[in-house]
This record gives sequence, structure tokens and C-alpha cells, in this order.
Amino acid sequence: MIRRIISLSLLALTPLSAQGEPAVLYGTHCAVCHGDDRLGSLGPALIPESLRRLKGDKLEAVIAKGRISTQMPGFSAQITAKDIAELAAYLHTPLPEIPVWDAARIADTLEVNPDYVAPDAPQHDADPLNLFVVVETGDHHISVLDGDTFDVLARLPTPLAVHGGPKFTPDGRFTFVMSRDGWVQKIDLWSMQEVARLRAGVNSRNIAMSKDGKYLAVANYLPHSLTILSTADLSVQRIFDVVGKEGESSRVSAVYQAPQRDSFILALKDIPEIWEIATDPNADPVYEGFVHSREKGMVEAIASSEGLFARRRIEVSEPLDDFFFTPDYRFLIGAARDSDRGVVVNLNVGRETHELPLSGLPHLGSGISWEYQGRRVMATPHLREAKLSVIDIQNWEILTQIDTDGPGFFLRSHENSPYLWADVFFGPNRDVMHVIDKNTLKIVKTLRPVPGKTLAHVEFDRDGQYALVSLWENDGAIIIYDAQTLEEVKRLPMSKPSGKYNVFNKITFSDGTSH
Ligand code: DHE
Repeated sequence: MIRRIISLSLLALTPLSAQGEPAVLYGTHCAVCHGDDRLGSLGPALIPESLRRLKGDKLEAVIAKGRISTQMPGFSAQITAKDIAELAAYLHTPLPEIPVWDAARIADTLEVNPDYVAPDAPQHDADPLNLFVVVETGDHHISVLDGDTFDVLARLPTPLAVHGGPKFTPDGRFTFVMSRDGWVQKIDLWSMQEVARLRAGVNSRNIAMSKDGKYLAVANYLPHSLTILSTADLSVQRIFDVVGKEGESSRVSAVYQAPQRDSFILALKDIPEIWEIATDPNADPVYEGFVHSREKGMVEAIASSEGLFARRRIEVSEPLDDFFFTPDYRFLIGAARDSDRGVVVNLNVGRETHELPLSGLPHLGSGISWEYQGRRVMATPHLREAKLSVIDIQNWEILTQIDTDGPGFFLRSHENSPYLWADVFFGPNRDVMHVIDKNTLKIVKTLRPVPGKTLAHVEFDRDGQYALVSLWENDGAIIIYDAQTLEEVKRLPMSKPSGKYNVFNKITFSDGTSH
């Protein structure tokens, strides 16, 4: 209520002509939940960076009709269609300036759960490493499943619009969940309780855990930064303002953990650089420039940083994002801007080495790798073409392309499974899931458990015996299949389940999962 009074009084002080009609409507109807500054409060931030996915008249429809399973009401009775259209256009307009989101402001957002008590041992009988965390985006919860019995052990509310995979501490005890509005939530899987949450960015992409489990990096679109938090208490350890060699700032598309390198790797949206940030306190110095030393009469390399959080720039010919990493983390494949090419970068020498013709927007971040006829291959879906590309990652040649019933989003397999599972996320066949033999590269079965309902994203239990699939609908479910016979064994009702993550597979960097 206090917030509402402030927002209305601010409006009263500003002449109407200066605010424009939509700003007044915003103050009257939206500010109470979405914040006077449009940066979110009870509801999500209403800025172009957060609304990018509501294209065309979708945002108008949400304003008019509301959103099911949320507290967003419809406003068609209070606001005319014309005004709704103007309000939607206003919300798609960038903020006049990038908000300051520094360490002090981030620290201010910390919310600690007063009921949390750290237990000495797991407070459940399940195998703590065979738990699944299921993200339910329909009503903003996570469910924790026992990976042996498939009982739901707990269901906890999350921030709105959780995106990307939760990340786990190396012992599997704590998991961290991130929302597109930059909230990071810490959950103790021993007690199944939220520990705390804090807003590390205004508009964020994903999170990554350091190898030792001490740090969590948050990739932000807004501001243009990487926030590094302590996993112990979510305190801010470092904020990198992301500015390229030429002085231009950039959004961070994603941050990844590179365990063998003991570092974070950053994909940068707007500048032709990849950043590597050391998570090893003893990291070697990083040399980034040369000066002429008068005393020594020679050109000397200048170390810009060393040790923990030493930052290395890898210059590439154009911005790359959506990375697939080889299992040894020597190479990555990134998608070029024109989305018709993959570019291979050797991270050891810091150079582009190969180019792959990959039309139809390859979704490299979903890529997985396995041994095929004595060589290591990877497969990637394409967001705009009905195929999977299989690439030999020794010689960087496209081995084959597998035709599918439509463009897909996610792939999954497991070391103990002969199959890889590929969804068809787009088009009329988005209700099917292909199961593909990893040795013959042929589709052996196409599952369609509920005709007309979207089926997507698979995760295996720790032994690779069962595959869990999301029926990606508000009245959806997790469908559990026997991973050998491909028969359904159980169905658990869920609210628009998106990703699901097995603790063991994630902390061991299973071959079958994208990292
Ligand atoms: Fe994602 C992972 C980027 C749209 C669901 N998505 C990721 C990751 C990135 C990414 C960088 C890796 C994060 C990680 O796990 O650490 N996603 C993008 C995009 O750029 C894109 C195409 C556009 C955007 O809106 O940002 C996009 N993603 C979507 C969706 O529309 C999906 C289907 C629904 C949603 O929740 O927004 C979606 N993305 C997911 C999921 C993962 C993910 C479920 C984790 C996959 C996993 O198995 O690890």
C-alpha cells in the first residue's frame, strides 16, 4: 500500500503532458506490483529485456486477460483496448537509463528465510544424489523427487520465470535457482527449505557454479555485468562490468563452468570476445597488453590480473553465443550471429580454429556428446529446421544429419543408455519425442503420450534406468519411462514442468547432459 501511495504521489508531482498517457496508466494499474521504476516487485520487471518473448500482440493479451496460475489479473474491464495497446508499446520502450545495480543495491535485496535451520544430515530417506529438481513454470515452484521411488518429497515456491538449469554444489547438498528477473534462490536439499534469495541482476540469463562450489556467477543482460556471489551467504564477491577491448559494453549471454580449467567461460552478446574468469586462487597471471620498458629497453608483457577471478579475453571475429563444450573443455562451438554457422574456438590457444556450416539456428547449448564407432561425436538440435546435426569433434566434420518431425529444443542421454532423446518443440508435432539409437543414428521409436500436448526436455536418473519427460502444459505432468523398454511406468501431475535435473548427473557432468 505504501508503494502504491508513493507511486501515485510521484505521478501527481509530474505534469501529465510530461508523463504521457501510458505512463499514467502504468502508475495507476501496474506500479503497485511491478515497481515504480518498472524493475519488478511482486510481479516481474516490465522492460523490453524481460518482455522480449511477448512479441506481436501477446503483451496486450496478457494485460487484457491476465495470466493463469499467477496473480496477474486481466484489465480489459478497466482499460480500453486502445489504451492497452499504448501501454504495451510503453512497456516495450527501453528505460531512459540502465539502472545502477551495484553491490550495495544487490545486498539490500537479500531475503533470508527466518525458518531455515541448517540440519546435520539429510532430513529424508532418499538417496541425496539421486534426487531430481523439477522446475514448474506454470505456478512458479520446484518439486523435489526421490529418484528411486519418484515420490514428491517437497514443493517449494520460486521467484517468477525461472530459466535455465539450477546449479548444485559439488556435494549435491545445495541447489541454486535463477529467474529471468535476476533473483537467485538458495535451497538446502537436506532440509528441503529455502535458505535465502537475492536479486543479483535486473535481467539475467543463467548461473554457473565454480569448481570448488564456493562461488556462483550470474550472467546479466541488464546491467551489462557478471555478478559473482558467495554460495555460503550470497554476499557479492565481485561484479565485472563487461566492457570490451574497444571500450564497448556488452550483455552477457551466458556463463558456464569449465571444471577442467577451473574457470567460468562467458559468452558475450555484443562484442567479439569470450571471457574466461579463473576460479582457482592460484591461477597464472593473464597477460593482456604490452608496454615499452625504458629501464629494460624492451617491450614487456603486462599481466592484467592473476589468482582468483583473473580475467582473460579471447578475441574472436564476431560475437558468439550458445556454447557447446567438448568434454575436456579444450574446445567450444559457438553460434555466429547469422545463425547459419558454428565457430570452433580452441580455448587453450585462444583462437578460432574451424567453421561448421550449421543452418537453421543450431541450439548448441543443448548439445550432448558420446562415443560413436570409436570416435567422439556431438549432436545438436536446430531451432528452425527439423533435423539434428551429428558432428565428429576430432576432425570437426558434420557426420550426418538426422531428420526429425520438427525443430527441437533439448537433447538428453546417459552413459548407461544406448539411446538419445530428442524433443520436437516447435510445429504441429510438438507432442512427440524421438528416441534415437546412438550406434545406428536411427530413430527407433517416436513417443506421443498425449496427442496435441507439448512434450519436451528429458532427464535420466543417476543409473540411466529411467527417463523423465515433461508434458509441458499448465495441467502437465512428468512422465517416467523405462529407458530400456521405452514403456511408461509412472505419471506425476505438474504445473507446466520445464527442465528437470538429477543431482548426480549434474555434479558429475554426465556425458548425456548439456552443461
Ligand atoms: Fe533457455 C537453458 C538461453 C529460450 C528453457 N537457455 C538455457 C541456457 C541458456 C539459454 C544460455 C543455459 C543455461 C544454464 O542451464 O546454465 N533460452 C536461451 C535463449 O537465448 C532463448 C532461445 C531465448 C530467451 O528467451 O532467452 C531461450 N529457454 C528458452 C525458452 O523459451 C524455454 C523453452 C522456456 C523458458 O523457460 O524460458 C527455455 N533454457 C530452458 C531450459 C534450460 C535452458 C529448461 C535448461 C536446460 C538444461 O537441461 O540444462
